[in-house]
Amino acid sequence: MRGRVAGIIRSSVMADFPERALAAGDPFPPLRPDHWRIYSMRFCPYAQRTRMVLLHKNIPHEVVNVNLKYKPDWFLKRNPWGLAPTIELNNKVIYESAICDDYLDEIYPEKPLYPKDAYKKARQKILMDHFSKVIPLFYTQIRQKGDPVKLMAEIKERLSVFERELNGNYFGGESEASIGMLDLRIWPWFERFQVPKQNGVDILEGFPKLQSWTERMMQEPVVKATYFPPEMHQKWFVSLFINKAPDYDIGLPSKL
Ligand SMILES: N[C@@H](CCC(=O)N[C@@H](CS)C(=O)NCC(=O)O)C(=O)O
Repeated sequence: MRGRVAGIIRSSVMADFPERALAAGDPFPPLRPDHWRIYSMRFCPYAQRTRMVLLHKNIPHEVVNVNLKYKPDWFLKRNPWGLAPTIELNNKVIYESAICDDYLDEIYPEKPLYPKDAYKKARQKILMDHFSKVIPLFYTQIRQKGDPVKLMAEIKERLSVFERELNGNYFGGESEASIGMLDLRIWPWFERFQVPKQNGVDILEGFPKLQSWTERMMQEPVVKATYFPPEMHQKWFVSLFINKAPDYDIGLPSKL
């Protein structure tokens, strides 16, 4: 199913670039006028955010995956910090996922991702800020560092805010009936919460609303199109954190 949805979206908005990560020494893939490009990395949760926004808005774009260990000069020239995601259109370059996403939402007003009401929008931004504190805790958990009991208590304490604040199907865009920026901004880590779950650690235990929200999000086309199952994320984490040799091309045909 995932393949079919991804196929439909891919054929309508993406060019045929190789999925393999381009590294230092690889030639620069020529740009096309009036066509967005995202410099991405297949397992990057921040890039996933922006890829989901591009897909949600049906913005024609191409994905260039970059090797973030051996970065091509042409990538560093565009983003001196060398981070994915970076987006580019007609000599305009933007980076930092939240900035990319808000910019795209602003210039493509169709299917708005924020509530119109300024107060509701501000409240969502507070939650985004809250979530930024969950992210490092999650990676500490994944790397099995620190006191696991204390760590889980802290993660759950921070997630309880989200359980409390979720009052509809979604955190919501224009309304709580449809997906919005907050949903997309936090989703990549909920996808990755399945990794510890497979190993018997259920981060969402005791949060029934967030569990249902996760199930609902899994049905969203933009999630299906960017989704990796927990086994793939696990392989990625092993390559990154244990082998210290990030394998950007896990699961690609040449790797099977
Ligand atoms: N604050 C950045 C974080 C992006 C980020 O850390 N991306 C990682 C990949 S997931 C990266 O590019 N790492 C390369 C590096 O640190 O040199 C954002 O929101 O875009």
